[in-house]
Amino acid sequence: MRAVDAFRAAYDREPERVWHAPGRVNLIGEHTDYNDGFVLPFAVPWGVTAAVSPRDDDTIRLLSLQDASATGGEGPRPLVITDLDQAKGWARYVVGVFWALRQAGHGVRGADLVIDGDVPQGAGLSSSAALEVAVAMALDDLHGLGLARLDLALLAQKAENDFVGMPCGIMDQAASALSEEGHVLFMDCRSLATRSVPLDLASEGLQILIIDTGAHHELADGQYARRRRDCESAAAHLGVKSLRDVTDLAAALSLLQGDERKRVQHVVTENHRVEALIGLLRAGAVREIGSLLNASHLSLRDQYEVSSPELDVAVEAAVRGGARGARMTGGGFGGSAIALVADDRADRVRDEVAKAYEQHGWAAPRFFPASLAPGARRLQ
Ligand code: GAF
Repeated sequence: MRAVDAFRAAYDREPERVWHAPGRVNLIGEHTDYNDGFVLPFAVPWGVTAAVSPRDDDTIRLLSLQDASATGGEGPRPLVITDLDQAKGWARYVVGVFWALRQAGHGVRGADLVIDGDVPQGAGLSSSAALEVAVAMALDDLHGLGLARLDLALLAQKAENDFVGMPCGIMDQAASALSEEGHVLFMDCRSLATRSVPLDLASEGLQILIIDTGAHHELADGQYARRRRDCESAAAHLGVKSLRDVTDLAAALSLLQGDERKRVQHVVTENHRVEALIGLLRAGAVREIGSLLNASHLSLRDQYEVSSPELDVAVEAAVRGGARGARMTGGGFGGSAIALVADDRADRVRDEVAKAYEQHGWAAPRFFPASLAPGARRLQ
């Protein structure tokens, strides 16, 4: 295994634990997690591997096989971090997990780590949550902390919120930590209750195609935080704890205007779409979920305003090519779209999307067939 070989080379000893945590695709339920709503993600077959051994001081040595600046002529050079606040860039996601564990009172000292990842970069498939969860699971295991997976996901979210400074919800970390192979993960983000729902696409002759637009995906640029603030101020205007508590949409909309009105329209209807989609899956009607995916995309485009021209073109072309439904997935502003496609239409859908990108003069999108992978697991 690459991470293990690199660990031996960098630190001249064996890693005591090796954990893998996956990225995710969200089938539906977008921008609902931080509104106490419903989400329905699943883990993808790409993720982050963390090889870790403890140290008996507080130093963290950290090497990423994806960090080009770390590999020179003299072999890999790990970062040496003695002060958590000094960590920069991607290293903050790792160091933030140490910080969150220590904040929670766990006596986690330093460690040597090698990180290896294969989540397509910039595709919006949540490589950062995979990184946090891989490290959190490895440290929990290494130190025998015995924390539940949900608690580790919450710690990883805390690391991202309070150490990295990205005010994400719980969906991505939960999907990475809790998903089961062949299942989507239904989560009520208020109670934090989860349920794994089986989804067998192959037996229906269907697949989910991930379309990586290649467009920039930067959630920390303030747009994400702005959407959160819109939702919080709308909830305050409506006198509810969160938008989850809006039961009469028409009445709520009559009290709001502008951005707040649009955000509420999206969040409330998106929660209903998640419930409707779960209902269809339970009824064995997976072929019928496409229209919910389409409606979700339109709502994210027009009401939540987090889509992008590249995402819209991918979704429209996929549907034109015969997809049963398509939508942007994840935070938006670039990243990936997903399309639900009959196996015998997959080539046509790809061709149609590729052609549309060419006509716009954009770089060719990348396509990945999604499978419903397991959540975080120990490799060694
Ligand atoms: C990002 C966030 F990290 C998630 O918590 C979620 O809000 C998502 O955007 C939108 O549904 O991935």
